[in-house]
Amino acid sequence: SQSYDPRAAQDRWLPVWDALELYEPGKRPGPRSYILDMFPYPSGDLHMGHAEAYAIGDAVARFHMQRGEDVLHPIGWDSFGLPAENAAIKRGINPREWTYSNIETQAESFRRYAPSFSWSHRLQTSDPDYYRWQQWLFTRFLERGLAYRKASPVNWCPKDQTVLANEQVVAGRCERCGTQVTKRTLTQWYLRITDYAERLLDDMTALEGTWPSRVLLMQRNWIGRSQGAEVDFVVSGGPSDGQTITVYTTRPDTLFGATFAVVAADAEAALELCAPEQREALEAYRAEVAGLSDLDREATNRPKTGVPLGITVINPVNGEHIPVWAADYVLAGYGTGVIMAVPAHDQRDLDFARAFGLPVRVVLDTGEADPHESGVATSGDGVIVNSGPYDGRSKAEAIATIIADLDAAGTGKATTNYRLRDWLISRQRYWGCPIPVIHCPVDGMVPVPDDQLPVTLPDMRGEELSPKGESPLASNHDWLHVECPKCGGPAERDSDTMDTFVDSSWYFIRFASPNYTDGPFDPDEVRKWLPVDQYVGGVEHAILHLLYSRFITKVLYDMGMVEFTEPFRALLNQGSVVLDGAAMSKSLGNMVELGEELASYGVDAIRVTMLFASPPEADVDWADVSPTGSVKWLARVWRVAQDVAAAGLDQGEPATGDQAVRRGVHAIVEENTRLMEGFRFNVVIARLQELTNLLRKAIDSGAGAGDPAVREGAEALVRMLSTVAPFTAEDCWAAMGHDVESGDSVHLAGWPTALPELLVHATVTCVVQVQGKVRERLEVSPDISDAELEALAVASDGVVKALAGRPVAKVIVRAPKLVNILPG
Ligand code: ANZ
Repeated sequence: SQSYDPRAAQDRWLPVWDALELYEPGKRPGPRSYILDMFPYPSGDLHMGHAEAYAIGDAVARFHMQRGEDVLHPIGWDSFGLPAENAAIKRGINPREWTYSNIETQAESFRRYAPSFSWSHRLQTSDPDYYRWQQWLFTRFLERGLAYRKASPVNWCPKDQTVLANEQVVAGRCERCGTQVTKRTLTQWYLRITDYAERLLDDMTALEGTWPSRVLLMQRNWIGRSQGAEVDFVVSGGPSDGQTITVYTTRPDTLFGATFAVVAADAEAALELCAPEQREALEAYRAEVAGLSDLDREATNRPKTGVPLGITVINPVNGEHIPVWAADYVLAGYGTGVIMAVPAHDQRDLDFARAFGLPVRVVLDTGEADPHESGVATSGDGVIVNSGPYDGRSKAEAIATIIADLDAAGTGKATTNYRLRDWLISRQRYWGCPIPVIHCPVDGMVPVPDDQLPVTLPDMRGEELSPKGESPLASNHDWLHVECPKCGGPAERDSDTMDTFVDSSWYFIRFASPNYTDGPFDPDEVRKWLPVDQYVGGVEHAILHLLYSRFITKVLYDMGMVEFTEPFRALLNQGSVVLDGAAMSKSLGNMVELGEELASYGVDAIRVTMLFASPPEADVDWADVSPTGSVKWLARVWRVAQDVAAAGLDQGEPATGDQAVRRGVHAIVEENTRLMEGFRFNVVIARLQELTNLLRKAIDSGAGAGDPAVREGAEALVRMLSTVAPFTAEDCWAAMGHDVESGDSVHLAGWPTALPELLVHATVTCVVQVQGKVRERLEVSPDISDAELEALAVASDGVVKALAGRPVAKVIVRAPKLVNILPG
């Protein structure tokens, strides 16, 4: 007899599905849903990580399709970025060549591996059609003051010769190449995401329950709302004598414990405040600090360094003069860049005080050891001491009263601070979206007019692209020199390109109408599809990509261009694929090649293996899985379908078949429906395997392959299987007499429905007696334990009433049906 051939199934069904346009929107009548997988970067062919992610995305999309929904499940490429540029330099080509050839390779692989994409909606962010509208959006941001340029110290990667956003510096190193990041002062473009900090934070409450809680937590921490006070100190001595400086503190309750103040060494304020005799020392120190990243500076275990400025400031609550220092552990870019130091209650301040012999004064008695002796700042709650009128109060009371008193005296006020910084979006590289601005000596910064968009990239290749510290575009004079759109005089284009995170922060909107030419997106299509119902992607995007996308969405909402404020209703993060517990990497030499796995086992078996290995959020260890086991199971399913088909297909209504088989089938359908809704694909597959066994047994030693209940079970199995193993399912479906070519595809057959009358009751009634008299009836699970049942019974209303306060002497439990309670 014939045997199961996964490759033949792949080859056979793809062209049929294409002809039927099975996965295009409009194919199913039900409510619309937008299922989105994070789009890939075209780094080469698909790898094992993609296989995991897109198996999940495909299964999610297919479940919605099987439920009859009208699904948009688009795919495209995040195709600007450094790897293409580096490859182009190495090979003497234009990055476009490398990029688009990889895209074609990936597209071909996607068609086989995850065939439920709506290909008619494909886009690439490096297409002028796409970035034209990004430039258009950028100029709108400029008009609204949401894009601006400023000179500031930025993270600089000496190897890639480009700036990096704070987010792209990981442990002081370039996220991409691992080089130690330095600081440079440069004029750069920013997007004003800080204007949206509060909304980005507050709107997360709507995502509670549909986004992973750890992602919400990471976003909250990144935004970093901190509530505190700004307090004014009057300067005494030095060039700024008599002026005020403002500190930011989250602990106004410790004002009486401030024994010195610290200014960020790199802040302008340090120079302005510094007494002339300290100037030289300060400048030497500033030169040392300049090379450090914020991350280094925030590290708590570094030895404390600093320079006294030779002046004092006056504490507004007690008139005390305290010395002012410049140090690197205070950051110029956070709060006001100046702090009041409270060594008794802040560890960094204590380390500094001990290094330079500055006083330590306890103002909150927490019962912990004296910090002066222990070297450990106290952090607990307690009672205020050494603080004049505030003594004896709790910390919270003191914070509230001191802020009120400062406010009344005009020396301070409550404020909120955010860790979030504006988004630095300019990059000095070629392969990105050009910033559509022209710099004119007469008119200044002039946005490129809409009718001159897109500003396209000139053709440059190889060595021309090698990093020079400024954008390669600046060296292309033909491209650079243009007429000013305002005065017609000679002017220059901005030569920077945008961070590729800009490209990916609105692609999900463009996907609704990727070929629209009258604007960034067609408002009708956007109204139809967005927001995204289910987003699927890696947790590595938990902060940046999601935060930026949420930000852009809110701006578009404020511009009246979209009607929603959050882009992704629900989010599913998948784990990664590892080998023997270690991440796969080329450098470790432990890569498993997806192509080889697919060649050995076929697409369906690899997908099933990925999904069966663990719940989607968990990592998959490829050392622990069995693609062979998956192939065997799929072959068993296929055999069931063959047997059912061979027994003849006109055997009557399932209701006339074996009812025990039917109940088994419907119980699994019911459970799998809930499991699919909760993305428990691994358990879904386990249940499908059970169902396969049940049918096999019925065929071999029970009702037989011709029983209508067996046939119904086989069809239900195949319809559910279609979400995880689409080719095998279609093959089985066709075998069971369906004319796929004419449109009777399993992928249009729908998800099976469990009939309630066939579902065995999952509870039993337990009778609860007190002294032999029935006092309560409880609905409990058939497998409840004696202990659980006893606890439920004793606490039940009927029993509590019957006992009327008497103690229980003895409980006799016969789970799950009977409990008898004897009072003492
Ligand atoms: C006095 C004090 C006493 C503080 C105490 C803390 C504990 P978050 O929660 O992160 O906002 N701070 C303020 N600006 C700073 C800067 N630019 N660089 C480094 N540190 C800065 O932390 C706010 C606290 O961090 C502020 O409250 C300030 O120290 C410090 F027992 O003021 B605190």
